[in-house]
Amino acid sequence: MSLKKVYRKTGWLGAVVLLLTACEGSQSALDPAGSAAELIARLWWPTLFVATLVTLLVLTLLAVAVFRAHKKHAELPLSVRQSRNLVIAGGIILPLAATIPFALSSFSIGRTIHAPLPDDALTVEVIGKQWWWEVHYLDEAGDRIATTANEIHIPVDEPIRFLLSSDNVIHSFWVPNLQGKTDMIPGRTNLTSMTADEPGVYRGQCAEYCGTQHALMAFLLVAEAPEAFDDWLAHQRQPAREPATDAQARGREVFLEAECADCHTIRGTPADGEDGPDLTHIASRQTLAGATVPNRIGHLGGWITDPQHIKPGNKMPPSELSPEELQTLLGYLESLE
Ligand code: HEC
Ligand SMILES: [Cu+2]
Repeated sequence: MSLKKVYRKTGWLGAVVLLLTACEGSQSALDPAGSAAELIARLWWPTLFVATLVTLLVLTLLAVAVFRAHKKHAELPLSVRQSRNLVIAGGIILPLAATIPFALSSFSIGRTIHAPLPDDALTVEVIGKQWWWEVHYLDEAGDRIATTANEIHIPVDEPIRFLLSSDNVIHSFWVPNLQGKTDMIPGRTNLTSMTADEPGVYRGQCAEYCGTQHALMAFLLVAEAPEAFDDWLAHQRQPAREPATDAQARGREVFLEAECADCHTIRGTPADGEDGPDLTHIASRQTLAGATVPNRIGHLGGWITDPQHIKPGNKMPPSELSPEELQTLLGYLESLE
């Protein structure tokens, strides 16, 4: 239910309760599932508390001042000396006392959550695109061993290194439940790391306005048991499955003959385009187009026919396939687990 509806039905109290419960969920910095996010949340709550107290104090003083002004005091209520002491206490000592502890703990938490990782930590390279995420897994020599898009798998309880960059505009990589934001800046590689303490599917979101479809530039981060992750990665390294039926083989022909292959790669076929997501194992992903719609055959068909309807302004053109071509193409793509 939307906030507006809740407000209409229950008034302010219901709306406030809803906002508080919004702290939970798969895209909330206040529902940490990893050590870095835990520290960030631990700093956030006292900051909110102290900031609320200071706001209330200031508003109360303001109310007192406004109220007293009506009383038409002929003489000044305080001596010059008293006023000066008040300015020193309220204008210098109080703000410093309220902010210095936060500055220090923010600095120290920043160092902890960005501490260097061991050299052999699993490394994932993520490149921000308009408006999706290109993902490569690197081996210890730094060579790319597997490529995917919009869905990142990691093993739990293991610190993972992320190399972040962009070849277009500035994006920001953010998985609120696990770690703070890190910008992806053209021409440089930024580093971040995260450890998931609990298995789960967390939603990541671009956190730096990057054009029309910035809001639909999301991804899923799947944290799973190490064995499940190893199986997943071994599978992603494989080339695409060969068509198992004649219909699938025809679907592959459609893909290669339509313009799809100019922009998309399917490893193991001649399709080696680089402007769109790698589709080698597209059927293994949970969502399409930057976590915009679930990866079901209906959405896939809708996406291929008219991607501009689902995500207006994105860089994939509509296609003009006959219904028969579309059906076989869908059958083939669905087989690419
Ligand atoms: C001009 C380049 C271009 C062409 C041609 C093109 N695509 Fe795309 N495709 C893209 C881009 C870019 C995206 C990512 C859009 C986004 O999420 O913002 C995409 C996304 C997709 C996705 C979702 C992938 C994912 O990881 O979520 C599928 C599936 C797809 N395209 C299939 C096709 C098929 C099938 C064809 C041929 C009929 C085709 N594309 C033609 C550029 C292209
Ligand atoms: Cu972005």
